[in-house]
Amino acid sequence: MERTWRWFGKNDRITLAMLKQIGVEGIVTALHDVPLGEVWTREKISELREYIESFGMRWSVVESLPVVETIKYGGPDRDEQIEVYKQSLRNLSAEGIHTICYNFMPVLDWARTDLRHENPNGSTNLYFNYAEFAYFDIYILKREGAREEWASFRFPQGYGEGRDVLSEADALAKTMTPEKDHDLVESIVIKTQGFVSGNFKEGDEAPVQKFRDFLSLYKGIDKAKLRANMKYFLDAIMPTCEECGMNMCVHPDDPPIEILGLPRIVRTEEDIRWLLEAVPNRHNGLTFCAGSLSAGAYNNVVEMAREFAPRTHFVHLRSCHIFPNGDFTEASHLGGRADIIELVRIFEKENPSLPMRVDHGMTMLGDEEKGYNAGYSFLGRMFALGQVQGIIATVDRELGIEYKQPGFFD
Ligand code: DNO
Repeated sequence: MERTWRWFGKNDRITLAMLKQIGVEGIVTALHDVPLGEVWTREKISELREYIESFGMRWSVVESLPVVETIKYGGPDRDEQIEVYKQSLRNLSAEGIHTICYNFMPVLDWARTDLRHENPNGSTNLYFNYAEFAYFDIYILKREGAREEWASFRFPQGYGEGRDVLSEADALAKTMTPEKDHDLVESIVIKTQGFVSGNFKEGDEAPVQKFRDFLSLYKGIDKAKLRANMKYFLDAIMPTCEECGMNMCVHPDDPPIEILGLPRIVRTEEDIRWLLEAVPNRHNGLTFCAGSLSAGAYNNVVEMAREFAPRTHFVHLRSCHIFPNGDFTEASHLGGRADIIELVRIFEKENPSLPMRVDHGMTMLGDEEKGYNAGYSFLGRMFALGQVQGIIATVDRELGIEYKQPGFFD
């Protein structure tokens, strides 16, 4: 697989010169300064592409070219926004970029409740605690119907047996303070969303109200409607993708559960099968995010990789651990539910030049002081990339593929 790295542009504290030293071949990035809903111009794309190339790397994948909410909920201006999207695709293709990662999650791009949860080894990782999320939903967001939904919430596949998330959230309410509330909102709404060009950003004045406004756009949008809107979008852009050789790779929902009363349609094997069959075009493909999928207890990640490898154009390697009570965190890239060793075997056989990036590393050994984006540390991700490079080299030896580590004389 092509070893790539998610880099957040020239303001990223991690520089391209640093990435070159650790064997990165391709960059995954976006035009983070272009406001949502505006065309990405050729000039801007070309300027960033040339900058990346000046370090001897290439711009391999766009993550993300955001799909604005109106396309997801089917607002009156969706056709106009689809035209904007198509123009950005044409411009990217004209600059030699042919792989786009995007998601179709309403409102939130991804969600965690704790961005610094301590591991037994003293490093920290991202963490999702259902009781804290339910507390946010019921007590901070005060969403209509939230209490009833959490009262009937059931964990899948034997996890969380006997757990009553609603009572835990009520108990939490007695211990929370305005400061703790603020931290939770920062984790769920600001720190995870701010840097991914989503709906929220650092410094938003009333993030909770803004959140409610976004949620209200989805009144009456159920799973069937969201699926129909996704198909509408893909059908509309496929001719452009064909014309300019663009591979669209949807990112699975993270976490792969229904939250905040919103439908989520890229969570399970059945969802992905539906999506690939509903628009049966090779350009309609998948970002195989092993981490997001492994947070769903019903997902057998290895079987999914076997089935969907032919339609996978981009891979995210990370792995989750689900605790017996149902909460989850990031595991080691050599452990957890995803079985990264077997995934590398599957994808390396399918296509040895498939772009792959390690996702979400530990925060470790001084990463905490550097102000990196949540989940996107330097040392933690570098550690994971080293492990994954070792796996790729070993699998390549098994498969008779030549492995070359960039940056050395041999
Ligand atoms: C978080 C990421 C997401 C992902 C987008 C793709 O770490 O997995 O921000 O990039 O959902 O559109």
